Amino acid sequence: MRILVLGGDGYLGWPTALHLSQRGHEVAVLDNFSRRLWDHELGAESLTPIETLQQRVAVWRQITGKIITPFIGDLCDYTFLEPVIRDFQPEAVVHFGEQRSAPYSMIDRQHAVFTHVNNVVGTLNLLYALADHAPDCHLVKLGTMGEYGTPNIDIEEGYITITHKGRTDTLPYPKQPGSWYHATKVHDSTNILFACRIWGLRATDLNQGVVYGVETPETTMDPRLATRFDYDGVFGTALNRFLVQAVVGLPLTVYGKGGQTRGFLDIRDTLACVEIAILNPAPRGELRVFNQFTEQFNVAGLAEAVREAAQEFGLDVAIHHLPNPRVEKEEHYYNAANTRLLDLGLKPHYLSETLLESVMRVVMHHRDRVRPELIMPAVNWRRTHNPVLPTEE
Ligand code: NAD
Ligand code: USQ
Repeated sequence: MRILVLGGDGYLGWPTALHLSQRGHEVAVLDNFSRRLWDHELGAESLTPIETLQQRVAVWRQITGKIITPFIGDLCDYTFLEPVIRDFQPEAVVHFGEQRSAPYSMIDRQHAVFTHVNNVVGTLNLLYALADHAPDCHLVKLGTMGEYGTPNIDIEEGYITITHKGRTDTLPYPKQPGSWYHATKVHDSTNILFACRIWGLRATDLNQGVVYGVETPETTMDPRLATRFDYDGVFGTALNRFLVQAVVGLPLTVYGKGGQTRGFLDIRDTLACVEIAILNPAPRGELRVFNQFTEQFNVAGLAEAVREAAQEFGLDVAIHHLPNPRVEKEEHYYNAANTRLLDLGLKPHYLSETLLESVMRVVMHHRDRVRPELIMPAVNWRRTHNPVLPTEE
């Protein structure tokens, strides 16, 4: 198939492009390198050294003979995006190309507005380009489990059947995003659903949990194919951060009580889920939703698992409960459905000590690149001049 990967220079987009190319698909990647710019803004850097996109693509061709075509530009620039869709004629578009950090979106008004414009306008432009130039193309959109929040009832896959005052309907599952970033994913879902309804587009929203890990079969073929690995307080995610903290001898940063439960998955399963979605396209006119995670953990439990795995390396790890910089429930019910990808054949890589240890080995290899000053969280969800806001919901 002809597949366009948006955000193809990022943590997940690059290994996904490699995986699809290796499977024989004709792959192009699109990116505007904004993620690299945000690193400059924050003074941060990927733990793993990453090559330029042009170099990555050249190395891949050198090793495998396979061609990945790069398109460099901004999804928010329609004069750039429209001809890409018109000329490449993708059969599937995988959309990773958004600002994906909750803390980044909470820095201040400017970052909140930027995240909204970047994500919502980029996706809206894409919907128009698909409707006008590739209406049969399957949009595989990366959403987030964080669209649902932490309701006190089971979370379904996208939709819930409700009987209200004697009448029954199946409706989009209620959304309670936990940051301005997560809110952009909710807005995207609304817009994609509307476009499917009025224009007959086909789409799959992959409501993904928190991803961990760094290596995939393709990225390990050459060090120059490595994907990025973030551990800083803005772009680093929970488990990946804990593994870096353990290796460099810093206490693990559990926010608040640590009872926050989320869905998690191995980076290799991200690639598999995207491929499964592509090979089983949604019907025309439908926005299909899959919850893309393989296991649920709470943050304190993950910290404990990292501490145990670190002991195998002779590392003595402390766990600190920091005042929570976010406004979120720290103890709550959480039970989310995730059977639809399994039904289509997903074979998960469950979190085991083997995975923790293999990521720790990668971190140890690059430990001299770790900048400890980037680790503590510096973005607070509360407005400091408003003392009545809760410390915990
Ligand atoms: P990332 O920041 O590493 O990659 C995103 C890429 O998109 C970057 O290379 C960036 O330059 C590009 N991009 C952003 N805005 C763009 C624009 N306007 N035009 C062109 N390119 C643009 O993020 P990631 O971790 O690879 O996440 C990819 C997607 O998966 C995101 O949509 C994110 O919300 C979703 N997701 C990620 C995780 C996770 O744990 N990493 C979990 C759930 C969902
Ligand atoms: N947390 C800690 N300590 C840390 C980092 C995080 O306790 O050092 C806690 C947070 O308070 C939160 C949980 O861990 O309760 C998850 O935080 P995270 O930073 O790992 O993930 P999150 O901000 O939710 O965002 C990440 C990705 C985002 C994706 C989302 C999936 O950056 O793109 O959408 O995971 S989900 O969490 O399912 O919404």
